[in-house]
Amino acid sequence: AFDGIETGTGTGQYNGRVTIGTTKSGSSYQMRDNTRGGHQTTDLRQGSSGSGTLFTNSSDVWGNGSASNRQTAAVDAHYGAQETWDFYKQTFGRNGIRNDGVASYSRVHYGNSYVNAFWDDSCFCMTYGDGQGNTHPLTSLDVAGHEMTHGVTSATAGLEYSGESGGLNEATSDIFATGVEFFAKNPNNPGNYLIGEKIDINGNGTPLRYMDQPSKDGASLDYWSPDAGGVDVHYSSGIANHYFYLLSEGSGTKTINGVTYDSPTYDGSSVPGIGRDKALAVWYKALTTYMTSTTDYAAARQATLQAAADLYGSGSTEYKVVGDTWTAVNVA
Ligand code: ASN
Ligand code: ZN
Repeated sequence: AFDGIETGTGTGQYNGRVTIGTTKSGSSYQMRDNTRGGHQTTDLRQGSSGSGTLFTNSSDVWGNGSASNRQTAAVDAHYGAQETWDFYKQTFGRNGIRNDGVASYSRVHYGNSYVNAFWDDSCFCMTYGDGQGNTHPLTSLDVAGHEMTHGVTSATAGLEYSGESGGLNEATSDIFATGVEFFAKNPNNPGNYLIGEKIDINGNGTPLRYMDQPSKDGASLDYWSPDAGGVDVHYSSGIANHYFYLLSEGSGTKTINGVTYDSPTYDGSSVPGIGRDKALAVWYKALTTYMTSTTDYAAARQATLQAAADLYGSGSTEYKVVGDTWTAVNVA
């Protein structure tokens, strides 16, 4: 164990009051989590380069829920990294983004009114802007899980970030972001199949993406077509996001944690779903065992079928439903 390991209390803007892993150094506290690979959260102070300044505090109580307090976004980012770490560890036995026990780090307050967040392999770090008017930092739990998962994809299948493999890369981030959100069981942020519902990215309270019916965002694809490789990867991801929703919950209408979903299929037939835990297990096994940098949608179908065969047997209901669900999004 490390000396100075502490559990602090923080109040984020999206996650409410949470406990976070911190470190005591002399008489002050640092936003550094030595129980999870040494993950640190730093302040870029509106800059756009460098590793930032580690958040420190005279007490182990951080942020106040308001964006005007610089620590608030840091609490949400630090908590997001913590829950993402714990999700991968407890669900798949994965020890960090590269499975080597080493944490990435998180930088908050990037730029001015910057409405995005991004993963960067070269710094092995995540970066979050403060959103429109610096009032809605991009530090929600699903965005954190999404960005860190780009690191996992890069360390495993290495799905190339263009064409159909790019859509699969993006969907992998949305799929495990959703896994993280349900895993965390945070009462201020119940799990759902929406992405970015907390950050008001559209200015009218609507989410960034919908996994039950991706086209609800006005641009994402619900079904595979020969054009899929030619659209932005954040839109071709819709096909696999839709597959994941259908495989988890089945087609039709369903209300979960107060959100009502309506998930159609390509030919109007229904698919039953196998539950989210199994759908996540199939995707993780496929990503880490069978997908490569050039996997396209047809190959993703085969990769998940192989994964389902490994996990449940080729004669299993799960195996059959995986195939039927890809058919339901027009991936043959
Ligand atoms: N936030 C975006 C994403 O992770 C950044 C990007 O376009 N790569 O997809
Ligand atoms: Zn992404």
